[in-house]
Amino acid sequence: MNTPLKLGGFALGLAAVFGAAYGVGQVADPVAPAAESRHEGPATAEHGTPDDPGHGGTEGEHLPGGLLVSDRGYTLAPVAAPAGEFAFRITDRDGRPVTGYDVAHDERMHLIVARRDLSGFRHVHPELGSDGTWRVASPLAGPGVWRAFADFTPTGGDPLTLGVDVTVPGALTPRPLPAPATSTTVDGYTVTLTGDPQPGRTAELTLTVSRDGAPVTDLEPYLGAYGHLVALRQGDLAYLHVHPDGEPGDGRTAPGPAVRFLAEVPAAGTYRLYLDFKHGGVVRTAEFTVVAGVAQADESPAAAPTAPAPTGTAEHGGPGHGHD
Ligand SMILES: [Cu+2]
Repeated sequence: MNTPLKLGGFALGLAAVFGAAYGVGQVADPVAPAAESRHEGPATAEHGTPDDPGHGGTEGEHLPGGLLVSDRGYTLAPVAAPAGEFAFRITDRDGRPVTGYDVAHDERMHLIVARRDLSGFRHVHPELGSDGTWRVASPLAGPGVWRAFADFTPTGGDPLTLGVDVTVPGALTPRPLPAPATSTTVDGYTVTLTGDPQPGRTAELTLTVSRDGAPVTDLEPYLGAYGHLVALRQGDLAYLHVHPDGEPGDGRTAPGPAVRFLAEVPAAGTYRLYLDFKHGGVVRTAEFTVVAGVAQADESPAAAPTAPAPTGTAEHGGPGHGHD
């Protein structure tokens, strides 16, 4: 509990992450020292514990995925496309389109989009042209500012998720984020969520699918698993690592009703989870709002997401500020 993310309580923590992420994002070369400094602001120097929460991920980077449009030499570049189509390239350090990709989760490219209010989630798989341009029927369903994530593994490189904002003109009616819940329905399916994500740890999340009150025990493989889970953080749309725990044919993973994942949550905050699952030949998405980390007892009693008092937050966020 030594980082500035946690000292000021929940709402301030999100604000700090938001600011830091965009600060880094605007620097063309997010080298490690710059990212490191994010963890070592003046508020934490006195603690002297270089606690490094939220890492241990397979990519070994300092930021969650999807916050950068350019990282490790690769850049996500949307390109002009005909109406109804979305097109982009991944370019390398020399500005050349990347054409070599490894298959991960059954595909060479996963394109995920969500509007910045976390509505409108779509997960699609574009086609790669010989010139290095990826094209797909546009998943941007309506006006607003969208975040588009390209989740891919360049041949010879590590998995990478880049993100870019894309604006669709028109009148926007923002949707409030649905309240946290452990059960949701989609197309007659009920999906329940168990698990308690905590900052800096890997949490097991289990999603259980039923239909008309009966467990669904014949889920179909989708992207190499019985479900595909994406988590986006409210405030900056950080894209979190979520790995399926088990896969079809491994001798221990049943085709439902429960689908298990391992998720890393980098900081306290509110997250939207999107579970893609396939049944009866159709892929559906079940969505959940999850609040992570507010149950940590030691120094953030003012965990309600109210506006933080804009003063004195460099000290320990005692029970005083902004809280009655
Ligand atoms: Cu995909």
